[in-house]
Amino acid sequence: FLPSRNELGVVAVGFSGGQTKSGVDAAPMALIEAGLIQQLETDLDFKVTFDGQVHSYTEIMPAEDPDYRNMKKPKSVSAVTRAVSQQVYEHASAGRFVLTLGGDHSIAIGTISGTAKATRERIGRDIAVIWVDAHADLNTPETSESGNIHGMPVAFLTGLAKEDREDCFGWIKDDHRISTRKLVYIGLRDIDRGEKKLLKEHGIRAFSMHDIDRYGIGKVMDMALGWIGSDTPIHLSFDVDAIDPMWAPSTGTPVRGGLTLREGDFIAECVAETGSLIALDLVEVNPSLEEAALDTSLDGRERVVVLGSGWAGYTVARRLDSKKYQVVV
Ligand code: B3U
Ligand code: MN
Ligand code: MN
Repeated sequence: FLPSRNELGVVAVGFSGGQTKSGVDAAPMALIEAGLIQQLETDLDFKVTFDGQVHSYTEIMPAEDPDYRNMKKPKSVSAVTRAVSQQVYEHASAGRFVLTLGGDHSIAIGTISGTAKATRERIGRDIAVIWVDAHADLNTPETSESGNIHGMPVAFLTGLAKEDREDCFGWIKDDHRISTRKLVYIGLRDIDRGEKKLLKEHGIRAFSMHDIDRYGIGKVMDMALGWIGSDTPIHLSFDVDAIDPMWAPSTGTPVRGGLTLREGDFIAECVAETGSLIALDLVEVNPSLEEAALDTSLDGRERVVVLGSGWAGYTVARRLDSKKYQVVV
């Protein structure tokens, strides 16, 4: 079922409308300027299909976008994720791995619906999702306290949240959706009350930081991958805020007590080792929040600000000085 070994589709999504801080839309350009595409081609030997653009989807943005069912910017996020879904679907249908550079985590409504649909059509299989995050992003519009849609993507993807209005996620159909049984969380430490209830009620497999402390990351990865089972296509959705702000400060909602950089590496390595990875999202990197973070701690030390996973290994971009990023594969 795997995509052809070295074919990679890249989608760059410069979108921040799923939350309220600007700057997360600048992450794809920061990564690309740091040489990510070349490194994927030369160091990891991928044949990269990339349209060369960071999409901002201005042409499909609605003129007016009032709150609806407590959601902020519902029509914008719906339109963008629908477009992303189609872009990812096309890459996946052509048998490519798909790397999506975000953007806030609302864009996963697009990426995962795209791979879920393409994988069903291509090989008749359901995908599994590994969601690495400090947050569960499982709020329904009704349980959300913030109204920010980047806290809701998993609810829409699993069908726990549904909406008939076509322009407010009504375009999401069954073939776009994933089962709560095929979803595994890693790194959770900031969960809302409503989310906790949903996790429990639906028996969703979740490994919090507490579990990582108790069992160690090695055992947690064995359990996570064991739950998914071998030979299941895996979509890895990696929110950079899963990593402790000590290493990844450039993100909109940092939460202390996160993964070490090495634990982040290890998760990506274990998923890569399964040979079942079909897609990766790298989201919530906000380069503009870097300066503020730098002022407060770890002066003079090399700071990791952007991070993502390759398939033959692991890609980390390190901030060496105020302008330069170095991508290490
Ligand atoms: N659960 C909160 C906070 C949050 C979710 N995702 C992020 N922050 N990055 C919410 O707004 O739903
Ligand atoms: Mn997230
Ligand atoms: Mn998060």
